[in-house]
Amino acid sequence: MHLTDIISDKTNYYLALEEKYGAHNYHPLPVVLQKGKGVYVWDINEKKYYDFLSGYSAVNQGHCHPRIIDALVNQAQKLTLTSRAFYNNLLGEYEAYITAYFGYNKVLPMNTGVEAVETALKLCRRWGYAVKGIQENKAKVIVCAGNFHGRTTSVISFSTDPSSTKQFGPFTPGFSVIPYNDIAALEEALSDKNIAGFLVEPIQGEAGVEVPQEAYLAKAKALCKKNDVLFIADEIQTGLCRTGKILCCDHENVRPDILILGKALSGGTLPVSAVLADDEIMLTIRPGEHGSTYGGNPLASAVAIESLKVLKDEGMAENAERMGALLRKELQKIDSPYISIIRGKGLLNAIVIKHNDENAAWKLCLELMKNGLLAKPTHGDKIRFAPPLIITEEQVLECAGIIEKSLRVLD
Ligand code: IF1
Repeated sequence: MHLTDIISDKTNYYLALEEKYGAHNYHPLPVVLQKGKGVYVWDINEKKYYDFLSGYSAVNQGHCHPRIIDALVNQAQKLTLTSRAFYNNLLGEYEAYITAYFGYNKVLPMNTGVEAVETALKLCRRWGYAVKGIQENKAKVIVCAGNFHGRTTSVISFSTDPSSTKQFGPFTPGFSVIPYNDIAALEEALSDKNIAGFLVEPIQGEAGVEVPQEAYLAKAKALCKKNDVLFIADEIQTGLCRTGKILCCDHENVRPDILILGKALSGGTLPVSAVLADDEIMLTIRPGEHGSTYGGNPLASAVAIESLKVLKDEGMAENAERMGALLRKELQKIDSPYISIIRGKGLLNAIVIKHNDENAAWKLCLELMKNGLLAKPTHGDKIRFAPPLIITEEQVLECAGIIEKSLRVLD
């Protein structure tokens, strides 16, 4: 199959613009989208697709959810940004709402996910010095191999992925890397008295939806508590109903000491992230010691409240649980020689492609695109299947049919 038979001239026009005028920091699928609604997106030729990436789990509520868009538009016509130099009539309401929603004393509002991760690390270090009594500049945070927490220089400093780190040094010190899903390694690392925190994804998304063993999070939290170390959960991708519970940690009834949220906190409208913690941790940062121009702006506050309400009102966690189980069952039924592993929780799933052609996953994604479903490979041979959480049983069955039909391109 030649790309030309699936790329129209109009599409080429947009691809050429980005090629010429945009940084080449991504390699997108050759599709140009112009509209989104619910589980669907449309390209510039009005071809309709199922979105099986959901903006990397930022569009859990579905594209352009009417209640979230209304909240956005209404607030946008009143007041969008005050800066934190002044109060406004939205931030306090949002702070009260989100802290009650997740059961924490306080929230520190930021914008992108990685800013929230950076904020959590600063909070953890500050708590390590001010409360745990670690010697100044000696605090360390344990992280896991295969992690993805964002792309700022400090955060890639503890990445184990060369495509995140190569020629971006020198790196920020103060991190120790252990294998993911390895309790013994964590116990060993925690013997270092300078450890202030353990930062972990409840499921490693970018690594290809690595789901840890049963009770991994509960055992890790218990070990952190025993060693006076903060358990920091990065739920930016796994949170907000994606894995079938409000938080992925809820599957094990684990309460992080620091909870990091992002992506679907705004239902895919604008960058909104948040760090939640109790007073002992949160109040170690004093006025003027951290912040951001847009953090906690009234527009983000209005959108975040509605995005959180919609998740509960429309039972999205329960639907993600049911539709995820159905999707994995339907993928198992296909019984394709090209699918070596099917894994996931709720509607955060991935398949691992087994084929002697190293571009097989990419070719499959091009065929899926031709057949009306958008997904993209991660780390070569894995394809993430993560549709919006409002997907119906009928739509899951139709998508399983599209996947089965598209796999034949690998024959
Ligand atoms: C890209 C995927 C990657 C995240 C977790 C923090 C962040 C992310 C668990 C940072 C962001 C995005 C970034 C985007 C692709 C996507 C991603 F896993 F979701 F697929 F890269 F790993 N913690 N994940 O997943 O949040 O600053 O981006 O708002 O950078 O290519 P951000």
